This record gives sequence, C-alpha cells and structure tokens, in this order.
Amino acid sequence: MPQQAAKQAPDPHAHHKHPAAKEAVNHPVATPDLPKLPFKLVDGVKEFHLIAEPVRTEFLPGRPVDAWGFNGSVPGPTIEANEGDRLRVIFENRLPEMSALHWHGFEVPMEMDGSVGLGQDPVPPGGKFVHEFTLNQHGTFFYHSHFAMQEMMGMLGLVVLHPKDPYKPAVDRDFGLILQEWMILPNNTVPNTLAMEFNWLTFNGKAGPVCTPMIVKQGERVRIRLVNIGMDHHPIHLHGVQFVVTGTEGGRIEEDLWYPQNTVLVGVAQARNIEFEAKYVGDWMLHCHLPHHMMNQMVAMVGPVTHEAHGEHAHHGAAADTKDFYPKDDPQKKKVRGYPQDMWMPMDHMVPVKPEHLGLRKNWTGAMMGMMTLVRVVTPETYDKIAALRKDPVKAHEHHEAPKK
Ligand SMILES: [Cu+2]
Repeated sequence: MPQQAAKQAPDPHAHHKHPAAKEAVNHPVATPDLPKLPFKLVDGVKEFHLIAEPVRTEFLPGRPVDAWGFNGSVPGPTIEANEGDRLRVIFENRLPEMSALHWHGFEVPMEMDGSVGLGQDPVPPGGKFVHEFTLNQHGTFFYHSHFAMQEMMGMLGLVVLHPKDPYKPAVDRDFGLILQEWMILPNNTVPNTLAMEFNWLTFNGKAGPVCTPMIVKQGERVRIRLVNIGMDHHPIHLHGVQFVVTGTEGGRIEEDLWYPQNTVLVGVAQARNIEFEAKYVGDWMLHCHLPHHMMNQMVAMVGPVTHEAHGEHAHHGAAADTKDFYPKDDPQKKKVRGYPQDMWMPMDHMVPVKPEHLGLRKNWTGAMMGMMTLVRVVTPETYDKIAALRKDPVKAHEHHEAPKK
C-alpha cells in the first residue's frame, strides 16, 4: 500500500530501548478484516474509485448477510491520506436506487459535501459523481451514504488523514475499527433497516470471535481509532490497562485535556482515538459494554420451550465438549426464577485459522460475542513467531491444529 507519510515508519521489528526518545512518525493504519482503498497519483492528485454496490458478507462463518457496501466490502475500504493532499474520489453508484457520498467532518466546498438536494442531486443508479478537494485537516473521519437507510445497510468507511507533524508522543501501532449494529431476523439475510433494536454488533464487519485480534508488543504505545454511525451509542471498554482519549471526530485533543479512562462512549456520528501503553502481556478484550451488544443473533425469549431448547443445545449441540458446565438436568434448578440466563458456547472450531490466534487458550471463543475483539499484548518472542506465521499461512494452519493445553 503506498504510504506517503511525512516520515518513513521504522522497521516494525526494531526494539525500542528508550521509548521516551522514539521519533514520532505516521504509521499506516491497520484495519483488521477490512481492505484499504488503493489510489493512483494523477497529476499530483490522489485518485480513488469508490463503488457503491450490494455485498454478500458474513459476520460469522456460515451466516450470510446481504448488505450494501463499497468495492465488495462492508463496511467500505479504508481511505488513508495526508494533510495537504489533494483528493479526487470518483464515486460510482451500482445500487438499484439513487445514492450520494458524504464526507463526514470534512471542511470542503459545499458542492463536495454530499448533502443531497442542497449541494448536489442524488447520483442515479449507474451514475457517477466526482468529489475533489484539498485536505486541510488531520484526524479520524469517515465517508458514508447520506441516505439514512443506506447507512443502516452498511454504507460507511473509515478515512484517516495523517498530520504533517506526526502526533506526539510517538505511537508504535495505529489501528482503526468501525462500529456497526444490525437487525437480521431469523431465516433472513437482509438487515431490517427499520429496526430500533439490534441482534448483530460488529467491529469492521465481523462479530466476535471472528474479529482478527490486534497484535502489539509489550511496551509499545498503541492508538486505536473508533468510529460509529448507526442507531446506537457504544461504550467501548478495554481490559487490563488505562487509556487516554487523544482525538475526536473533530481532530486532535491537546495533551493537557487528556485524562485516564478505560471506557469511552463513542456516540452516533462520532470518532474517538484512544492511546495507551501496552504494559502487560495478555489477551485483553476490547468491547462494547452494553450487555446486549456482547451477544450474537439474539432473538426474544418466547417461554419455557425456548429455555428447554437452549438446555438441549448446550448438552448435545456444537459445544458438546463443554457439557461439564451443564450438569445433567436437575429439576431443582428449574425452580430458580429467572433460570436460565447465560450460556457458554465456545466455537474455536468455527473461527478461520489465523496467525493472530497463536497461543490463545482453548475455549477462548466462549465469551467472545458481538462487538468484541482482542488486543493481544505479546512478548517480543511471540510477536516474532506471529510475524513469521503471517508470512506462511500453511504453517499457521498446522500450528493451530496442534493440541493445546
Ligand atoms: Cu454497543
């Protein structure tokens, strides 16, 4: 991916012995499970092609979803550029209805803003619109359809604008996550965009445990950019360490205004950048803390039959190896009002094998659901092993198949 940062990023394998003295650089942003949008330099202008189209995707393996996105991706691919760049985005509408692209938070001429009716006409099916503007800002932004129901079909993408002077203190990793919610009724593949409550919650278009973990080396400073558009606000919580919020959808926050947190509310149409020192080795959860946003495919409880079926599933279903957690049905426990509530359904075998999973504990998937992913803070040795596996996917698969403790 072309990276035209103000300064070159250092070798990611280099060990930083004096973190305080690290030079600040603009690192390419890693968006797990999402592609980056490539560009061509045309007469000094960065030219991108963004194509709105229906996209069949999966939040979990075997659970097809017919959403709408960009360039075959839901949410759309990430756009990365630098403060001062001139951008040309050729927007092509391959949807069966009109659309238009809004540049959320951008200070650009009104005709480029994408507000339909006011600055431009809707782009008809098969039509194109060329957005062109100079970037006088830096920070975390996004593009989205300016038709509300199309937003709820998935039409959103991250835009990272790197500053001319890299932010200080220096970070070693820069990640981006898009927060989305969906209502997909049983036996449907099409999101119900009229819904007021949601049963699928995703980071970068994947639900836990399928979100690819973010891998960082112990001692590194990490930035994670969170953006949200939809119907719900998401309190995003990180386990194991405190962070500071260093930016909003409006740009960088002055350091004097940072304060420690471990949960940040990312409201609708907002962006939040968090930064932290990865002090402690561990597989740390990063997740929305709304209880219903830590679940997959929720449907309303409809009485004792559902409860019985739930028990049966736990005993005899995919999670047979965890039957110890469900001792043989005891009539006494049915007398406990409210029973049952929670379930324990590890699905390690359903998650596509990735180097980023190296060394995770057996049954790690058991509590990974909904808007939930991992920040894995690893030793330099483990980091190097994962890096080697990333170059050799076959070996990564073999390693995954080896028995774990
Ligand atoms: Cu949430």
